[in-house]
Amino acid sequence: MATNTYGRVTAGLAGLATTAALVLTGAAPAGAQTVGRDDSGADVFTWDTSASPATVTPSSRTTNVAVERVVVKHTRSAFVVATQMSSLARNGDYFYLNAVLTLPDETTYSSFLVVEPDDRNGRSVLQSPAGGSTIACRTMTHTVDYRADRLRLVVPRSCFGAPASFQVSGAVIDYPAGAPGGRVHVDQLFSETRSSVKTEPLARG
Ligand SMILES: [Ca+2]
Ligand SMILES: [Ca+2]
Repeated sequence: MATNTYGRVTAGLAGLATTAALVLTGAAPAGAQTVGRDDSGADVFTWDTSASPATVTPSSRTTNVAVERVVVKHTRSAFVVATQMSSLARNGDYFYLNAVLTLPDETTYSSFLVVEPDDRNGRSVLQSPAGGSTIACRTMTHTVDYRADRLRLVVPRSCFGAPASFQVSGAVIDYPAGAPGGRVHVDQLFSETRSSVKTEPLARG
């Protein structure tokens, strides 16, 4: 699937989110910040872009899409997002984890861990703020752990301008093998607000 296709899905999802960020409070500035959020509710939905207008309906699908828990880390060297999934399967699905990083000046970077039918271990992609073109970020890494049902994406801060703080939103999106075109299953990260989390600035030192 072309890079632009998942970029469009992400852009569409942005319209489903509220604009209010869940701002973390009480976390003293430190050299690293870790934020964990439960996401175990039955909150997967089907987003059908073949309908006009597109429809959103509850979905019972869990494989390769249902997020149970999200952990975001912000360290001096990298942004890390890790998800505990309900179940991951080496099947023919196309699925991806997408984390959107919004900087204080509203610049956005979109990071992806993309798993394709012929590449079950996946690849990581970082897209630029404008136009969705891919940014070279050779030190970006990822893990698809089928045994532990976990996804992990590590984006070096140097690849997105090393901001003091930023806001994170995102989703896991699954295109089941053989499903009709335009129908995707989605679990948004931080769904208690259908929104995002905001990091605290890191302490100097
Ligand atoms: Ca969930
Ligand atoms: Ca969710």
